[in-house]
Amino acid sequence: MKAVSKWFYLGAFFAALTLTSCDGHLDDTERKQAVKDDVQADGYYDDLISETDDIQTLILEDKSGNQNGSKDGSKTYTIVTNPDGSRDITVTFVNYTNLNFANSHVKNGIVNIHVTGTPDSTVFIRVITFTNFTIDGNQIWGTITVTKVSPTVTTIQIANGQINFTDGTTYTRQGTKTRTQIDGMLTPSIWDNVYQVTGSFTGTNRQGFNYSHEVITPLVRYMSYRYFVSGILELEVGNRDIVIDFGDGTLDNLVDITINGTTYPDVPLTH
Ligand SMILES: [Ca+2]
Repeated sequence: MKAVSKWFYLGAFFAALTLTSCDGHLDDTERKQAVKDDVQADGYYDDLISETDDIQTLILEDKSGNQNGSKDGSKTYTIVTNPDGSRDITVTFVNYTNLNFANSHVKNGIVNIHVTGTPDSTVFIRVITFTNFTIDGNQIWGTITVTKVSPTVTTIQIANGQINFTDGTTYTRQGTKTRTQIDGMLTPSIWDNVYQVTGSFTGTNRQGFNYSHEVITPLVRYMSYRYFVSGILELEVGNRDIVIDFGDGTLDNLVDITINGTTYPDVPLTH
């Protein structure tokens, strides 16, 4: 019995040591950087999902046959309709900047979208993969499954997500978010839409630490704006909880970050 206790305490000791050393040499400046990196990675995936949302109006306009065409200059697409009715859409970006997004990212490469159903049908599923696709030179990997739950609710699942940044760092991501449309329903354009977002992701961040990302209060995103404007996100990096408050709805890139009881107001996000 005594031996068991000894090993138990020894195990507990090393477990505690491991937990403490997880982000032992991270200071709050580095933790704030971890927040910016998480928001940036989230923004990259949301940005490219917006591009594929943009394509859905094309699917509605042309429900049959094959179609080739171009839109907005350097974003071109090909739609192939399969015998089972599903569609394979190949979108090719060449130094493409979306004018609907102020100060938008530059995209290059190919986004493949396998589409089952149409936006107006009960079943509408898009499976998105990438071929040498980059945002601002940073390469995007993963399989994203976007599933319609109801006319206003969509789930977005990221599997094997990874961003290879130009500086050699990587960010990995897996998990699911739920997106609920709260405005812009009356127009076909997606660029006046407003969404509430919940969900959670895990992965390894650019500093090499494991993280978990969990929305505590729904985040609000205007499609035409780069940053969430309200909501609360909790980010756990190593053994430390970081709480990010996106604000009161004002369109800005400022967030309040609370780390271990200390709040840093109006921290500017990068993109
Ligand atoms: Ca709309």
